[in-house]
Amino acid sequence: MSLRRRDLFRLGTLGGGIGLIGAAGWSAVKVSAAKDARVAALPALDIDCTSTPTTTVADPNYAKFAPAAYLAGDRDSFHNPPPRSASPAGAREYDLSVIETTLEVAGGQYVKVWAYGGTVPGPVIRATVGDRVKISMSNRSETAHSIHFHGTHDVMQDGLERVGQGSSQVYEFDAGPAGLHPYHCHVPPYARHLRKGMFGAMLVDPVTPRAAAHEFILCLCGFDTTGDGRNDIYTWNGLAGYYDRFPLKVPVGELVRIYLLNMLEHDPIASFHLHAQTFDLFRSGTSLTPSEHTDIVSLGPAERAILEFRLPRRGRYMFHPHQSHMAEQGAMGWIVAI
Ligand SMILES: [Cu+2]
Repeated sequence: MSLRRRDLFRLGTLGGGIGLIGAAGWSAVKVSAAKDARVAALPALDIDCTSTPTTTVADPNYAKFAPAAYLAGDRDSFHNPPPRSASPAGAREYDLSVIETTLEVAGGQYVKVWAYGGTVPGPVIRATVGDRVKISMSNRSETAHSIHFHGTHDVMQDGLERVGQGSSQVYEFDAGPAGLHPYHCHVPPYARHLRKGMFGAMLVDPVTPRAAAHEFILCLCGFDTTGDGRNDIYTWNGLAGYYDRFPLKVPVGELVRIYLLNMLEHDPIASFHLHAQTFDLFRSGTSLTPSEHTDIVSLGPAERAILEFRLPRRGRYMFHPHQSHMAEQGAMGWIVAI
């Protein structure tokens, strides 16, 4: 059985059943000289990215963590932010109601989560600076929650108040500043609510749009399946190994923009490293002038950045946190330039 993520929300509203999402294999990739040999041996670049890549077949962890099911379709919703759109006459309205459900975050690894809109991370909110944003949250779980937004807003809309089971809350604010801002639950114990998936991203576009680009959002999040206070599964967008199995695909030479967000609980710092190319780094995305040109960015909890780059030739470009255990436990991925 394979369900799309948006189906989970429908299921949740029907009684909080187990949501089986297509999850990804958990690959243990060793960043070593052997990788170069594997890359050299890769097939031609018209590869079908939905097929099993040769890079992980020989991995002993692969069979162990191979997923029971992948999504049959709709995978792009994991990493494609909603497109920029003209400011509406009224408010932009979003529903971030909370349900309790179970997600398969790696092959055979099921995690009970509290999920905004039924997904972990929650839905991406997108607005332009100054747009009125109206967020409705109905709490359909058995625990009190809230939504606290980063960025600017009236302090009376700060999301610190508990919204109890069966209760609802509406948050309203004018989007700003331009950049990438997380939202998350702010009901204590924070670590528990965050590690159970209560976070997402809000993308605020400048009034003068950024240049047209192939845009992706990558949210680093982890899962502590043993309850020992340490993550043992690391994911981009909630699915371990997903971008190893299904690389992001971009055309050679065209502008790529990644909205990058670190929502890990338990780990004091994480990073994103791109192989074989460097990128313009816009920390928090609040300035249109790059703060650095590099191949790695470190991010503390809730820190975020916008990355822009072009891949100059056909090939597989690896990306991963430079914290090796994170890469080896689910957060290694590829961008394929075609
Ligand atoms: Cu909560």
